[in-house]
Amino acid sequence: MSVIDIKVPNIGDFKDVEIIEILVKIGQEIIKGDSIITLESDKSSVEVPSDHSGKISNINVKVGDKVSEGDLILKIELFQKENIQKDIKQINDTKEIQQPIEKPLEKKEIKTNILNIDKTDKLVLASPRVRKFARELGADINIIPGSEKFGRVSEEDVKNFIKVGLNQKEPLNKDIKNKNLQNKIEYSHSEFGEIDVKDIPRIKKLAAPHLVNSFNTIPHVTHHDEIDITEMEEFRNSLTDYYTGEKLKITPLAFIMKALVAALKKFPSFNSSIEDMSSGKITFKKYFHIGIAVDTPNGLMVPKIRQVEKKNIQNLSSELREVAQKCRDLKIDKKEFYGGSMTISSLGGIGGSFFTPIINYPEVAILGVSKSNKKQILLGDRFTTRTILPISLSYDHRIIDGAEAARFCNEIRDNLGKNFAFKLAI
Ligand code: CAO
Repeated sequence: MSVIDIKVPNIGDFKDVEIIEILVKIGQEIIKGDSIITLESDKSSVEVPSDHSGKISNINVKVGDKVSEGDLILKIELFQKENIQKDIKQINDTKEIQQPIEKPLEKKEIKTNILNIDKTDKLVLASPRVRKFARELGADINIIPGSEKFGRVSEEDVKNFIKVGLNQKEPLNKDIKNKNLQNKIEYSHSEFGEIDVKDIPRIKKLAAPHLVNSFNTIPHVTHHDEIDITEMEEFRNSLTDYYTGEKLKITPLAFIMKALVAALKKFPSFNSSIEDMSSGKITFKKYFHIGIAVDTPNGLMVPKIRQVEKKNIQNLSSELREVAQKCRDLKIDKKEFYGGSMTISSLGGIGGSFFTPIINYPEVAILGVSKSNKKQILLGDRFTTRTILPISLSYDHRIIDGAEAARFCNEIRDNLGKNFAFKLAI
């Protein structure tokens, strides 16, 4: 049996280019013309075909290697001359059996199989353009069902796969979280001046896939509103310690938590979660645990303040301070980050007016709070100075409609308004 080398052929401008995919494996039988690796340069990608038929005995390259014309790719045991036609026929027959899909798959079929498909043992047929397209979207071409002849994957198949995957509760494949974060840039920052490269804090690395998943899978809409909190602020600033007479350190956030919980009681869909849209099920929570986004030197953390409905303003305020400190000291238990109703992200102590917070999945809404300011407001026919609080409510449009979101904000406004500020304090 003779073994020969398969080398990188002359492929025009492709010199010192990166191997981005190995399309075959040791022991696999291939025929002349089958693609064996994919190369990608700055401008385009190309599949390199084998110029012989036989069984692969060794692969001498790996993904990431850079190759040029004449470099060894793999070794192949040639078929015996007398058997060559028979062997090629056998391989073709096997491919026909392995790839029976000759007409386009219906969407339904793709959906049920999407997480179980294992095409990794087979040669995946797809053009370099389609492979590149899939890669850019973070989809693994090896698990995308191909609808064309011999299971070849088309651009449409990739799009369907992504669309269906968006409705699944799990990522399209195990690596998608990481792939989504792999944004390649085509130059080095150091080409333009002095730079300093540091490690990304661990908390930010942990939070990143969670944020990407939420942003990519939930159709976010953000509703902005302004709330007149003049009376609430007067009341808050009047609160003093019963024994010492000293002013109590209570921030507007404790009132906002109470106002939010009162609104959640009236609008249960904001206190819900959907895990899998295709199951048609929604979970309504009967508890009121509010997540608070805490800014720490290590990154953002979102601990929960449990049973807000049972606590008064003063207790909530001191619990908030303690929990925020625990986060900053990295002394908080991981369990405290789970099981929330809705999250509040308050930039009120920092500044700005309005922003678009990202929903803390699996919750369905998040309330962004900005810094209150004194404004001249026309009340009746007179301008009056009032304290105005900007809020931004991001919600999952699959579950919550715009009108409901506007009503929910009206409810929060009423709860923080002059009629309710005192009630909430109890
Ligand atoms: N308008 C005006 N002033 C406000 C306010 C508001 N909406 N909210 C708070 N303040 C004031 C407070 O009353 C306090 O004033 P004093 O110093 O005079 O007492 C000051 O701002 C600082 O408040 P604080 O930020 O320390 O406390 P808090 O209860 O408002 O917030 C916490 C606590 C943990 C939420 C906050 O410290 C924090 O980390 N915020 C950042 C959250 C964040 O990063 N969100 C973005 C997430 S999206 O990337």
